[in-house]
Amino acid sequence: MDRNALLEQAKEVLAKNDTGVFTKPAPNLYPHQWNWDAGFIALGYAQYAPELAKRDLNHLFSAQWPNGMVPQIVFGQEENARYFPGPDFWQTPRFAGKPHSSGITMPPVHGFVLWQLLQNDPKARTDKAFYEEKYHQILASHRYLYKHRDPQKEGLAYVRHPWEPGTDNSPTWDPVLEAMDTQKLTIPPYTRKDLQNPEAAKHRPTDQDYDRYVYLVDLFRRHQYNDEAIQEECPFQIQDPLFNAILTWSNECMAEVGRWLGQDIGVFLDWKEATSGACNSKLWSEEEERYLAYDLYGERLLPCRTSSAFMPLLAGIPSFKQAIRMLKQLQGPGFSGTPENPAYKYPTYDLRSPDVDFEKYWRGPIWINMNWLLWQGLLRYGFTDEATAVRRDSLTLLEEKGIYEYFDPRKGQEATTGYGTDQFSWSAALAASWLVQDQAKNTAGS
Ligand code: 9WN
Repeated sequence: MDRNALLEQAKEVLAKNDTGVFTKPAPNLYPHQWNWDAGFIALGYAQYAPELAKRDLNHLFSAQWPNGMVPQIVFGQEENARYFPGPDFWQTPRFAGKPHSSGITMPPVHGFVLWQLLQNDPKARTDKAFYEEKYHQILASHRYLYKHRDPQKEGLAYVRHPWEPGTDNSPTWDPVLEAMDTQKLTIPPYTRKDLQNPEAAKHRPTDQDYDRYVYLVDLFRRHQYNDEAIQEECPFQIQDPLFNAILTWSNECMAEVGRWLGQDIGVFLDWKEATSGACNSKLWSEEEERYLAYDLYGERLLPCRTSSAFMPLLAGIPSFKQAIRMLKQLQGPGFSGTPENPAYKYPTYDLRSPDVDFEKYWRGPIWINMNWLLWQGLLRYGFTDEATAVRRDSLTLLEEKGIYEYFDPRKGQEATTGYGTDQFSWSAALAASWLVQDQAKNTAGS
């Protein structure tokens, strides 16, 4: 397949997942609107259909909570029966006139998405009202994180459920989840629906994982989503380098949007400095040469070798020296394989880990959004060859295996298709964002 055919296929996937009101992540497995998915999808649309990017962002923010939180899921009208947990399980307050949503959040990508959209939008000047509205909504969402998710006022936001960082069953969370003894916890009855999708079922998280996910949701609803009460009791409170790197980059990008709008951008610059500084002082590990997660509940660093550890590159958080040390790791056997065991860039978990699982979700496979984020980080430091390589591998996988949710990193031993669900929107959208830019460059060059 050539790259033009891939671009057409990517656009078809997005068109198929377009409900007319928002774009869902995939045809069956994920029937609602997801928070960070909406951001990555908008990055694709930004290149060829900015009006759809705006529509999707408007839909997501229409469910923003009065406290500023942007929910992880905005439930669609008709398909509640297909996904667990749905609105009946979450029992979140339904704010007047707003669609139903789940009661947690996701990585705050919308600040950098808005800035990228603005730079690509031929109608930006005449559509200032859209940018002004989003500016204030995103400002409120960051304020929520600094006010309610940073109890020690360190400049680091914590996540309180494995669904919040978006890397659900990452091995980084294992020690924290294992400390939650499912024999002793009261877990309300529930039925998973994700396993009904035969294609995805074998790569999904385990029932033990789900017991803990459900226990946490139950804890939140028992506390009626009161942040302070939840914080007193919640055993899962993690300062994640991926989440905080995204927050930092979004702060930086929102300062650009604010400058364009003529707003006072001081608060974004202050937040950027605070989070960037705290990542370096609290999460950087000199020994491991990467950023670690911090468990606020257990008061310990979580030494784990996932690709989230390198995300601070995105936001210019590491010094050039630190960045070089991380580049070496990304190029090394853990994340790029060896001549004997070649790999596509980048697995989500160090290939040499004894418990790496090449097929299971966030415990090894390659995800296109993570590659896109690392690509951005590498470009920022001028590591152009490495950035080109991760972009090339991502497009090769999409071309050869299909527009799947995640991919086996092993070259030569992997399955003929990707894993999880087919026709996955953010894989399509990020491919489109790369390929439309290529087309534009080729046209300019010819
Ligand atoms: C729970 C929608 C979402 C992504 C997440 C990915 C997966 C959901 C699930 O799908 O999570 O949020 O049911 O497994 O892990 O990153 O946003 O695509």
